[in-house]
Amino acid sequence: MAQTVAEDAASHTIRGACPHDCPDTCALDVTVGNGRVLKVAGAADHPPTAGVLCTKVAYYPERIHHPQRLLHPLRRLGAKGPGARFERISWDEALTTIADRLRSIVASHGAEAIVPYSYAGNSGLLGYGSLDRRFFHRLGAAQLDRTICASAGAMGYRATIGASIGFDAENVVDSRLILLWGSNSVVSNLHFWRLAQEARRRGARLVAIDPCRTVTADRCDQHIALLPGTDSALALGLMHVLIRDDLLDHEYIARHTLGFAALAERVRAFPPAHVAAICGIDERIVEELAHAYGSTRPTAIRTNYGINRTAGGGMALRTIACLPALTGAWRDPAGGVLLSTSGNYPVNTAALERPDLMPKPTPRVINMSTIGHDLLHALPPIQAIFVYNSNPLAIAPQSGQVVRGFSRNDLFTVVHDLFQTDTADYADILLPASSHMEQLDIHKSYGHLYIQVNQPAIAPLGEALPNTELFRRLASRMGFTEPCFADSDADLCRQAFDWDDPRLAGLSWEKLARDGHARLNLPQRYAPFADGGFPTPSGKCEFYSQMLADQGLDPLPAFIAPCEWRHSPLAQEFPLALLTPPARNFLNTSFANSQRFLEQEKSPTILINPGDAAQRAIADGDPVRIFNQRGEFAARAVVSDRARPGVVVATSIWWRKLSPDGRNCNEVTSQALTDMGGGATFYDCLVDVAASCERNAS
Ligand SMILES: Nc1nc2c(c(=O)[nH]1)N[C@H]1C(S)=C(S)[C@@H](COP(=O)(O)OP(=O)(O)OC[C@H]3O[C@@H](n4cnc5c(=O)[nH]c(N)nc54)[C@H](O)[C@@H]3O)O[C@H]1N2
Ligand SMILES: Nc1nc2c(c(=O)[nH]1)N[C@H]1C(S)=C(S)[C@@H](COP(=O)(O)OP(=O)(O)OC[C@H]3O[C@@H](n4cnc5c(=O)[nH]c(N)nc54)[C@H](O)[C@@H]3O)O[C@H]1N2
Ligand SMILES: [Mo]
Repeated sequence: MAQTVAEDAASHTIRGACPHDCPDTCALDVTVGNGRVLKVAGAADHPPTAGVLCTKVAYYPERIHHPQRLLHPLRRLGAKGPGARFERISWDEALTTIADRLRSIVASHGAEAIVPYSYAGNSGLLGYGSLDRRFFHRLGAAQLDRTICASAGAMGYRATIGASIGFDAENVVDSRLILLWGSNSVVSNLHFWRLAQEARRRGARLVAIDPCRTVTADRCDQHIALLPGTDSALALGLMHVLIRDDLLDHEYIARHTLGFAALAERVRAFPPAHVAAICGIDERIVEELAHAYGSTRPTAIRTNYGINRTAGGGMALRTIACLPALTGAWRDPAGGVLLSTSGNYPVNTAALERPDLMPKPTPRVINMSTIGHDLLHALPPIQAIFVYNSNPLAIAPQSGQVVRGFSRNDLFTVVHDLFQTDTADYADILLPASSHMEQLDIHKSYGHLYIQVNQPAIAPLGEALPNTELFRRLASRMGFTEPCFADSDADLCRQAFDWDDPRLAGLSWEKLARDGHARLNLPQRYAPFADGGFPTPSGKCEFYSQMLADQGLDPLPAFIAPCEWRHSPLAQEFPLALLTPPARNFLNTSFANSQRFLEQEKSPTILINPGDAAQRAIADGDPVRIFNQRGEFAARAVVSDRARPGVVVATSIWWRKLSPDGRNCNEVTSQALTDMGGGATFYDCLVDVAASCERNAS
């Protein structure tokens, strides 16, 4: 009791920002005392957060002070892989070992043999990409194409509306019809869900379009359970009806779109009956949805990245993004479509990352979604991989190849993380990363329109270092003398944005550092394309895209079937389409080593429709194997009509070493890439499911 009082007296609150890869980018009030994070609350004065946090972040002190935090640099003893043992070394020795090895690889194989591997484990602008990028650019290392999540959708939007810009979620409360299209908001975009519910209270109709009846779909007015990878067909069918029945905003089309006549011709081939057959839904659903969409104002479509993980993912998002220009939905602040708001921020990426430091010609590019293949087959061979902000052993597709690649004895591997992840088990040198609560950062968001500062709340634990400081020290060891390697974190924050941009009018780094967060200088009733002004080459919404034509792609919206399509010969052997979307209590693989959240999620599961389960003599709760030509993993069957017939769903992403069979869902996913942006096709994956021997034996 006495101790609590003492802590309270000494404690104070610091303004932070959630660094996880999530559209909500919450503002945090972090209470600290005695050098520890005591409590984390959602900031009440930050409108998108509105004082509410997801459960994961509400328990953040447990993550910061987790007993398994890495606190010192380590060197591996013995074999790579699960069970690997490490010994403590000094930072000095760690940096010397890394610098010596990188230098010798540069000398014998060239710098392109070195590959950085990072994603958005830390989404702050400094943590995500700043001094690290400068370091690898100056080194001349291979470039990494960061395609694992969003590149197909981003490209589809760029081809259509010009940028990752959409309606302002804060305005969605005034919508009358909201399509949650491939978005499980309750799980992965909680603060949007809060606003959608408010819209519903005010009379809006909510429609979930998702092969799975998710917790979000449960709470919508209608759920359309289409087959995975058929969204573009549905959107083409909606356009067919909108045009056939003249539910169009002719003035908007004439003034603000390009290629309407060609689009009208294209969608003639997609009558509702045809589309319904492709999507595996009833024809009337297409007719009704088109009529609702064409005759309701305002209407908002919240797409998310679930749809961009199949072969035609780019085209799917492009096709959906055409809809609001047909009906003039963009005219309303509560209308249009939203995939990401990140294109609203005047980020000065060139200043942060300094691509000008790269040698000419610029080094080769490695696609992070095919890292398994590339570690085994890239030419010239990859000699070193430096992993930070990511856990590729668990998250990259087709783990069989990823594991074999990382197991190469001649591969030099450095991993910088807060925890000894599945990937860390393959590190030659394992480095301790500080959490965002131990460092300064500045944030944009991809779900709202606020810019935020994350102030350090406590000193780095043990000998942990932020990404910026790690690469500052490494640059010095490598003898890089450019002044940009001496920039402090505050310098980097100042460089991160173009403060002269009108969207930041009235803002400065100093003001922001004081206030914690600020909305971009955009009108409260922001309607980005109410008067056209699309940031495309033509300035219009491009139904016809010359950019796509120039890349040899179909310039018009089209249906691209999944690579692993139910009508292909492969489906004879593996008839079920597998989806592996986020679990509520994990954030990709982050939090998936927390006892609290492991208990919540219980065990890896696979949702299977009662009909599909009966055919395979699988009962609810049975241990099963999910398998295909690439591999297999184990889970417990949850027999439920939440999964539509022909589709199975394994929420993810479990750590391999914390799963019963030492594997996870990415054993079966494929390294095929999307039509646009070279993205990963996690949800384009045919499998079969069988009761496992464990049950047969019992
Ligand atoms: N709790 C939690 N939140 C997260 C994450 C997490 O791991 N956990 N991850 C974060 C990250 S990195 C991202 S990118 C986002 C991901 O979140 P979202 O962008 O919402 O994407 P997913 O969760 O992959 O998919 C959303 C829904 O799409 C459905 N879906 C799958 N395939 C299709 C399809 O072909 N068509 C349609 N219409 N629907 C389909 C899935 O069943 C799922 O319910 O969430 C972020 N937020
Ligand atoms: N089957 C399947 N696979 C998927 C997906 C799916 O839906 N299904 N989703 C895909 C998507 S959308 C994404 S975005 C990727 C995500 O994949 P990753 O980006 O690899 O995300 P995490 O698994 O959360 O791993 C992030 C790691 O960064 C570490 N980290 C956090 N902060 C810092 C820091 O400041 N410095 C350093 N050095 N490390 C830090 C965390 O501890 C964690 O281990 O996974 C993809 N993989
Ligand atoms: Mo993601």
